[in-house]
Amino acid sequence: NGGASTPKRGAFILLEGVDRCGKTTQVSLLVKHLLSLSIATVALRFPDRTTQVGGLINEYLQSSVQTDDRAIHLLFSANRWEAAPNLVNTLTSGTNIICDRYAYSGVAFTSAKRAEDRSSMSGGELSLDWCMSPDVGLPAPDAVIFLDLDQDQAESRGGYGGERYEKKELQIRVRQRFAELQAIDEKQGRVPWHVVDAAQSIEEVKEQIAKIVTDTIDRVQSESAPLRRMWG
Ligand code: DGP
Ligand code: NA
Ligand code: NA
Repeated sequence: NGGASTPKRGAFILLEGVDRCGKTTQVSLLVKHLLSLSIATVALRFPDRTTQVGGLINEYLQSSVQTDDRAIHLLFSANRWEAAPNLVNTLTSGTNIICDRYAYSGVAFTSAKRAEDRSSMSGGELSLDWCMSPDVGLPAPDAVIFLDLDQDQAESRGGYGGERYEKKELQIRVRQRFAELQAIDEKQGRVPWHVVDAAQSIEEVKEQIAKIVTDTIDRVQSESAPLRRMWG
């Protein structure tokens, strides 16, 4: 054909983990690294606190006001859905995305809440199925990089901050929920997970992640892999 060739799509790479695992640092190191290799890349993070929905989420995280957990869960999901068209356009234009948290955090945090730290109409925990359903159909990542850190190590990094979820008992359950979500993806055989030991030095973690990321970008481009949908 006479027109310009369509660029290969970018890869969608997700970093997940408990609070204080070092994700945010690694996302920014990684984006710098890829840009230094002239690989078009942008960082995304969820929750995106800069939108109107994100402003509500920010207020919620910084307060101790009781709000129904289902309503909050749907706000976090809405914050991802409102970003989805732009996310797809970015990938389609050939730019890679390195994303700090996504639907897995959504499910892991809400499903880890217990009656004692919840305010809602029912006493029990919210099931994984219930928690997953609002995010079904979102663009799926091409790889999940899970920065694994146990809670003693997380605490030894100077303790948690003051936000609502930064409590040891909850974080222990969040880590367990992430493992369940990993098992679900591995059973489906669609979204590959790479678990990285986040207790290593920043430099060691960075090197391991950089390798996973360049391999993923190569795979997506050489296979012309279609963009998938979450949990489909
Ligand atoms: P961060 O800005 O990455 O520190 O995330 C803020 C906090 O919100 C952190 O404790 C993780 C939690 N979180 C992130 N995404 C979701 C979500 O979709 N649902 C819920 N319930 N919590 C989330
Ligand atoms: Na946090
Ligand atoms: Na973070």
